Amino acid sequence: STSSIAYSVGVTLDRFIKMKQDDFPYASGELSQLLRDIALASKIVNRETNRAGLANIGGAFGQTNVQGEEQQKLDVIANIRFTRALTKGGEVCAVVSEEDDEVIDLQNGSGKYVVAIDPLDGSSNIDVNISIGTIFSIYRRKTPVGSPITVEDIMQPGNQQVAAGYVLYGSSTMLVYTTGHGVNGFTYEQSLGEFFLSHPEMKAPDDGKIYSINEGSYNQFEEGLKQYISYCKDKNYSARYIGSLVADFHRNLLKGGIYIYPATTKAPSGKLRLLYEANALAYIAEQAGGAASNGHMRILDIDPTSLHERTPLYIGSPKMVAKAEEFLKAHKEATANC
Ligand code: P6P
Repeated sequence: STSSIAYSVGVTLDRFIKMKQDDFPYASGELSQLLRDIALASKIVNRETNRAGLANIGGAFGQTNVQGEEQQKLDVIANIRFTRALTKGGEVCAVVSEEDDEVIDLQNGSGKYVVAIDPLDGSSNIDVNISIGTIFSIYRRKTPVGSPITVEDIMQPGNQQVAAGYVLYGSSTMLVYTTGHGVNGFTYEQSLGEFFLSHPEMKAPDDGKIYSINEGSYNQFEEGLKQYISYCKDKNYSARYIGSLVADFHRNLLKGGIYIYPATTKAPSGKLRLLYEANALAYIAEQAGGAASNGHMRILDIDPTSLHERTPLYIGSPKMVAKAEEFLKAHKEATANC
């Protein structure tokens, strides 16, 4: 069948998308084109990222985004590149971006899809040459094509995603995505300008020995989480925290592990954003056999209430996420009973 051919390592992304589309003859090909548009933009951002140190575009741009964080020039460039690619492609009617306070209406009346994107996450790492990433979610709009975009189109729970992925601009640049039929990873060959299938059917190890959390905030953690961290130390797990979500997530997906950005006393909903960070990685994690929760419920079942809302995130090997939730629950019950 085509799927066995598609999984032969070395097939290009374009060919893989085409073959997978053949598996779904009713697919109109718009989602395939949308994925190609994202891949194209990521090649351009990859080139800008690689030149950041040279072209002196790594420095802060002087504006601040909705997070109140200083926008690095590359943030701005990445946002422009992805938004422009999605506009030109024509399949997308609206974009929710970390870099824009409001929803961007692409004026594509025929666009069937909505994209939520963090164009360049971890951009504060650019100047110190640490890997950074793009994170995206793709939804089908809920209201009729051509009608005005509504909240119903934008504020969809993660379980409505039709596709999700990330680009990791690291020692090599990778595009990893799912359309609901497993997770596949592609590595970029700069000299050919092509992504090649390098990690077919990625699977999250059931358990792991790596925990990723910023223990600098330890004193602000809830008791159950502190107990889980002690558990990890008792088990001699390795602490690995790059401070770049996509890089930490990708390593844990390959090797087994858990990434935690928890609620803290200063940030009761954590730091990461539901619509364009947690949902996409949660969909990928689950499609690879992993798990993603906010500490007590599935990320993908959270009904969004605001565009840039934050959520605590526990994500990675299912046994590790379940164990962390167990400690959180046990402590809550203990305190409730006393
Ligand atoms: P902290 C980067 O700013 C980011 O959004 C993620 O990429 C990263 O995992 C996290 O924040 C790091 O946050 O508070 O540990 O510095």
